[in-house]
Amino acid sequence: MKQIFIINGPNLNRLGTREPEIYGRITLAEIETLCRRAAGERPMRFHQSNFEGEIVEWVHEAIDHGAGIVINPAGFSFTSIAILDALKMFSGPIIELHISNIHRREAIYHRSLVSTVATAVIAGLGPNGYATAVNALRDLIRE
Ligand code: DHK
Repeated sequence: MKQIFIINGPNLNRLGTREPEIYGRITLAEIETLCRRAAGERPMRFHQSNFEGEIVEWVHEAIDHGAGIVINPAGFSFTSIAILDALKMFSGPIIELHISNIHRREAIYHRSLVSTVATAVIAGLGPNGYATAVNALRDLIRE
């Protein structure tokens, strides 16, 4: 059974203490646990990096081995042509996930490049959005 990839961008390793009024106090490790519970029997890779190229390489691994991607590109959502180009090569479903509702925040967060290739976008459900995204991805893969 092909894996699902959960890929997280910069500063998400600081969840728990990072702007808790926006992101809550849950840690990335706790979010990983939420994802694994939602993934059930579906094998899952969970990654986080502050480096663009590392994220590109995980997308390349998903291209070769993955059934679907949940990606929170974080700040790279709005800037990274490299991650966008990598995602364009992925043939499976892609769910873009933001903990916060980026459309209710500063204008710099309103235009995600990743949204132009994502199958779906989830933003504003808080950390629980990850479990929602994994469940939705499992349904999309089943199709
Ligand atoms: C996380 C970030 O780091 C920001 O750069 C995004 C996203 C929002 C989130 O809500 O998960 O703008």
